[in-house]
Formats: sequence, C-alpha cells, structure tokens
Amino acid sequence: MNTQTITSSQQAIDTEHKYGAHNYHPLPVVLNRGEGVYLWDVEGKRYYDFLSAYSAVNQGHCHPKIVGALTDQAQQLTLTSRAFYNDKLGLAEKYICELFGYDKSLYMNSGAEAVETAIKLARKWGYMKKGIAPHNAEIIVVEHNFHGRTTGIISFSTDPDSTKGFGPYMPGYKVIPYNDVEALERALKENPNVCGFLVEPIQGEAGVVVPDEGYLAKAQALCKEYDVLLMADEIQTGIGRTGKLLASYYDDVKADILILGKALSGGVLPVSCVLANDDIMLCIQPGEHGSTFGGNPLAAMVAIAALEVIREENLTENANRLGEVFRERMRRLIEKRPELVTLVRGRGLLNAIIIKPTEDGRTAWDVCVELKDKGLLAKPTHGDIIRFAPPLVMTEDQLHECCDIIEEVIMGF
Ligand code: IF1
Repeated sequence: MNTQTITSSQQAIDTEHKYGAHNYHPLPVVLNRGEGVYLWDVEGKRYYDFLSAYSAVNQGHCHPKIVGALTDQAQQLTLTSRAFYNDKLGLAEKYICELFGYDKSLYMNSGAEAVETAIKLARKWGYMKKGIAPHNAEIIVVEHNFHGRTTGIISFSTDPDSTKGFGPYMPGYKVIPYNDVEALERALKENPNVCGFLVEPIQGEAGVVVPDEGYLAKAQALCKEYDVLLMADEIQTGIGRTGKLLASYYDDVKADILILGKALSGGVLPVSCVLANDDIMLCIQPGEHGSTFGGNPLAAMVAIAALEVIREENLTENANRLGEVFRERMRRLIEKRPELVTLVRGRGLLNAIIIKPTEDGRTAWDVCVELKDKGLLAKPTHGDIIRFAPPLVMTEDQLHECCDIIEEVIMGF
C-alpha cells in the first residue's frame, strides 16, 4: 500500500481503524475538502456541513481571510514560546479585550486547557482575594456539563462515558442541577469557600439545553452576593453561534471569567482564550501558568482574522435570523411527524431535534446516515438527539435546501 495517499473512503476507514486509537465512532464518511458550508468526501460527493466541527467552523471551511492570515504569518514566524515577546500576541490580546470588554486576556490552545486555566485562576483569586484557607477552594458546576477531557475536568463530569475507569478524581467540586437557581443559592450558602461557578450558557454536549430566561442573570446576582466568580464556558456557544456574539448576552450577563475556544480560530488551529479583569487575572504571576504554544504569533493572527470575519460578514445577525427560519421549519415538520420528531430547541444556529426510536429500533443514528446519503452531515448524540449547527456563512436559500433534505428524510423514515 502506498502510505502517502488514500484513494477510497473504505481505505481511510480501515487505516484509521488499524492504526488509530478507538476513541471515536464516526459516521462512515471520509472528508478531504471543505469550502464555506460545504464538505467533500474522497469520492467527490458534496455535503452540507451541519456540525461545523462542533461549532469551531462558524466562519465556514477554509475561510480565505483566515487561511490568508495563517499562510502570511506562517512564512514570517510561527512560534517563539513565551520566554520571549513576539510582535503579534499583544495585538490579539488587545483585539479580544476590546471586543469583549475585559482588562486582560490569556491565550491557550485547546478548550480544555482554557477551562483548566479558568479553574486555576478562580482558585488563585479565591485564596488571594477572598481569603479562602489553602486547599479549600470549591467550584460549583452543573449536571450534564461538558468542559473537556483532562483528568481535572472529568473529575466533575456526570457522564459515565467521560469518567468511568479514569479515576481517581480531583476533589474541590460541587455538582448541582442545571437551570436551578435555588440549588445554586443553597450551594453558595452551604460553603463559604466557593470561589467560582462554572457554567455553559447553553449546554452543548447535553443536547443543546437552553436554560430558562433569566437563569444566568440570577446566577450572576447570586455570585455577586456571595463573592463568587461567574465563569462562562462559551467555547461552543460563543462567537456568534447562538445569534449573539456571546450566549451570555441573552441575559445581559458579563461573566467574571469568559472562556473561548473553537471558532476563535475559525477551525484553522487550536486557539483558546480566557478573559478577566485585572483584579482576577493578575492573581496569576510570572511562572505560575503557561503553555509552549499558547499565544503563539500564528494563533494570534488567525484569532484576529477569525473574529474580524464574524463582524465583517455579520455572521452573528445571520445566525440569529437563520435560526428562526430553521426552528420554524422544524416546528412545521414536527406537526407532520409528531410520533417521530418530538422537539426542536436552540438559539441562533445551535439547534437540536429529538428523535423517538422507531418500533423496529431505528434511531437518530440511522436518521443521520440517511441525511449523509442525501448530502447533509449531522451527528447524533445521546441516542435520540441530533445537533444541527451549520457554519454561520450559510444563506437562507441554502438553509431551505437543507431543511428540504431533513424533511425528505424524516417524512420517509
Ligand atoms: C470531542 C462534545 C461538543 C465544549 C465546551 C469545553 C470543550 C468543549 C462547552 C473542550 C468541547 C467538543 C469536544 C469534542 C466534541 C465536542 C462536543 F460533544 F463533546 F461535547 F461540541 F458538544 N467546553 N466540545 O463543548 O474543548 O478541549 O475539545 O478544544 O470530540 O471531544 P476542546
């Protein structure tokens, strides 16, 4: 076998199966090209992308401006480490601080790293500013959270797939139900050593769970009252996806610690970032946190370009408008097949529908396989949920075409 080329989907799947760890169960499609809202498989078949790499590709695949920033900078300087300064990081720090209204930013790479950074920051603040006794800081999190895969983060996951067999788990976390302000108040009252409340404004992995209006605003008020940092994980919900620049803005909330990732690079590189004001961010001193690649000049220029594209192309507004269209189309579909599709929910272009398993045992997975055959890629989750999250550069005509495909599959299922 020629090790340099893959010529068929089956060959790619077999090679991954033989040489790659078996930590995923992908849909059987092998992609080798992307442009805007489209992906192509190795046989040349075109698909609409309705996953956007879990919302990392909000700006569309291979956006020319972002790829341009990448290739320009790649020929100039890619990495210095933070042992020295580079002439691009400051630009990206200034850009993101001004855009989101924070004093300081701290760039990392993956989302999980940014969450770990936020946790360390909240704990440090708890000891330095709130006066919590050493090793006693607690962070409140919610059920069905998804914040990443590190041993620290899975310590407070409630999903057995994420945790089973990976213990021992790290202490210092309290899990409460999502969308439950009373539970939050009880947890805050119960323990004076709480330094942070970590929450997704809309739960992604849980199946696009949108909390009640005012939940985050009430949580913020409680955090203020109990001198606790509100930490918003907007890695999936941020950067235009939900029809606002941040999902927190639906509740007029500005988190004390904001965590971004995914679309911060438009899917071109792993780039994440933590934002906070000086009284929090300056609790971490030189030598106390870092990363070889975090804040590299390549990532800096990519991040600036990725954020500019969101603004220049009005992608947030487009997500908001198309989200309404999409959910309306899905509601009409539910009226036609209520025994199969039971619910549509979401905000902007982060949406999900719930599929009831059929009597002969076919599930959301089989719906996704049929969607794939008809040229639309989406991923089932938790057995009965399908997440629909196309790139935000989609047009209304394209969205209707996609809804037609979904409707055709659902009606024939
Ligand atoms: C995978 C899920 C989505 C995230 C939030 C932190 C992270 C994520 C809110 C960590 C990552 C990804 C991970 C990816 C699948 C995807 C996912 F199904 F697993 F939950 F989007 F819904 N906070 N979510 O959603 O960021 O370290 O991965 O950069 O395959 O594990 P990361």
